[in-house]
Amino acid sequence: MTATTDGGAGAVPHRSASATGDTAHDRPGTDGSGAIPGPSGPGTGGSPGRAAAERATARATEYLLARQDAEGWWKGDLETNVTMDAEDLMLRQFLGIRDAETTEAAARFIRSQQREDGTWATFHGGPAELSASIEAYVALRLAGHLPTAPHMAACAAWVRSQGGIAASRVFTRIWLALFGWWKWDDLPELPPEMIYLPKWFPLNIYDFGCWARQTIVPLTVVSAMRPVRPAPFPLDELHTDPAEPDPPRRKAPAASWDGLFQRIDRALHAYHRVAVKPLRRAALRSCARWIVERQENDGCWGGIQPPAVYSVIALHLLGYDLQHPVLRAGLQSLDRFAVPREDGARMIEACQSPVWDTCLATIALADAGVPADHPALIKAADWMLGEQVVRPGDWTVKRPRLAPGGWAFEFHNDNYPDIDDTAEVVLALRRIRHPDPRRVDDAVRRGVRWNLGMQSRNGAWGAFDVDNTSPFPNRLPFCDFGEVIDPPSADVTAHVVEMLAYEGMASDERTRRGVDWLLAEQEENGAWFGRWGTNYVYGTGSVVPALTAVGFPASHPAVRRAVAWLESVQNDDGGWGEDQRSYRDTEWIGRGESTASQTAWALMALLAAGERDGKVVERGVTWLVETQREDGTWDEPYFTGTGFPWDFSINYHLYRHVFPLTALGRYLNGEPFLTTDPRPQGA
Ligand code: R19
Repeated sequence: MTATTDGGAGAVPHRSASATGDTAHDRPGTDGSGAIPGPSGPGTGGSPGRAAAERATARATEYLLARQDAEGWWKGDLETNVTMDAEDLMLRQFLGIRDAETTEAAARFIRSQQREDGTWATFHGGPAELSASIEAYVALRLAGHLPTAPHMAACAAWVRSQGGIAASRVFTRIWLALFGWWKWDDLPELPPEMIYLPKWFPLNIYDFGCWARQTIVPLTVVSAMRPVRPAPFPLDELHTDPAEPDPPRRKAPAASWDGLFQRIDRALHAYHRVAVKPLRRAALRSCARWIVERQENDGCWGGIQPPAVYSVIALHLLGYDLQHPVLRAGLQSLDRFAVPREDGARMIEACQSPVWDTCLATIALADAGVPADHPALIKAADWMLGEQVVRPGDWTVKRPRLAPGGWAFEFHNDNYPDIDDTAEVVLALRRIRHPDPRRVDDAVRRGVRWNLGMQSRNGAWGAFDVDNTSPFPNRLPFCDFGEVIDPPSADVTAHVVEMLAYEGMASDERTRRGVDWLLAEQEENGAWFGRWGTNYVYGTGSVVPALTAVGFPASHPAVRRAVAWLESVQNDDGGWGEDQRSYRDTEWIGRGESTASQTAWALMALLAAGERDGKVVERGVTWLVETQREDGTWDEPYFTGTGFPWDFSINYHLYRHVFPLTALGRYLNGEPFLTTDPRPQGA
């Protein structure tokens, strides 16, 4: 039965119908204008896709319901790249706790990600990446792979052809310096005395985004102590010229910002040699206190792997032995970032996404028509309610009087709730008919108030902080990887605006300021940039539903331009895709192999824009229906999540499922309705 309904052969138009025209007769009434005549109602009126979309939705609903944890949450694997696994092994080597079993499992994963040419990429289908390839190579060497093995020799040759270790990022060279493969003196300097810079002074630690701040504070300790453990093997084959591992670098023009920061870095190197001992000792102690105060209940730091790794090293260098409760808990938390894979391999997650996945799954199930009082949704609500952060965190530096009430992305990250999760959790909670509505109302009120309090001065919202827009952190030679500030973005702002609309605040002055900012951010081509999802398809898929939620009519020029852009980048197969390369190369904007999540984002925008009965939506829905797997989910090898544009891409393993389910559900059932139904009153 499923085998035949599955393909939906007769029920859905042929995928290449538009390209070949050979099934055009299947679609009487479609004139290409986007309007399908016929009876009213979503997806009716001669649309052969409705029955197939219903079946797809039912199967996807079942799949998702079956994957809820008994505690009420959902969590998909958070796949990034092999630097996570390599650094985990190097940490163990550094601490002297690397065991054969962990090494073997990690090496198995790393090797499984190596490509034919011996290199590693940082996202599926991406180009070879130097720093990742170097770190992966070192990890395989730790696991006993010999430089003479063909897969190792190929990697080393490629690394040399790209400038060798000298051309790799600062983080990579820090790891190598820990084993004497690179000189500490040949790294940019960041002194622990930074911790003393007052909050108004440029480059104080609160000028950095929270993920960078948590990473940099322990790294200032490590780079001040300059530890070197014995190298377990030489690494000459990764230098272009082992006799000159650090060839002179190009000097920036003296009058440029880069020139200024290079001079500051030279001054800091000089300072390192003469640093006043008591001041330095006090600074190191202050850093240690800062780090220990920020350890989470489960032993990790900020819920993300990099700060945890460097915090463990820093505290260990400052005299905490491995049996100390702080370090024991820290090391145990690191083990929880490991995901066992089939074939005994072990993959390290950069971070875990249970709160984010749970609110998105809840919204998807509600969109799909699961009743608002379904036990699974009540359970999810109870779990989310228990996750609300009710204590102050680093955000109080900018907002000392604001009451807590946000949600974090991870299981344990009370110090850094984020605005994006808070908006989506509120939207999710409002889709559930909870037996204790007062409790939900209270939680929502505090969440909304917290998000309102976190609005930046330009009217928009960043992910974790207010007005985190200093131009200086990204200029530091130390910060050559990833984003290190947290300025407002269109995707987060859109989610907050959508939430405020559904809370009946569409015409509130603060909502309007967010909307004005969004309108000003729309690109020439009609799209919005995607900061935390890839890329313009994510930005646009976030903003359009927000604009229509605050009451913009589908005919509004901003909405029309967005629709026109989405239509212009639809793939011939009916889906949408946008490659990570779009962050580097404008040629790739809106372009890439179709993926389930990106197709869903485009559909969410088009559906919000009133395009439900148009041909473009129908072809997108058909793509989702036809690519759904037998078991109800979708494959998605491509990375559609963004940690840092270009530098750090994420494949959220639940994105392939929750967003298509939302899109299909909204196609069938219309835009979200709410159990509390506070009608937005126009823009
Ligand atoms: C939307 C919800 N979000 C707003 C939350 C997204 C969380 C993404 C997971 C982040 O995981 C990280 C964070 C930081 C790093 C780093 C890193 C890079 C540069 C510096 Br300086 C410090 C740390 C490396 O890997 C990371 C992973 C979806």
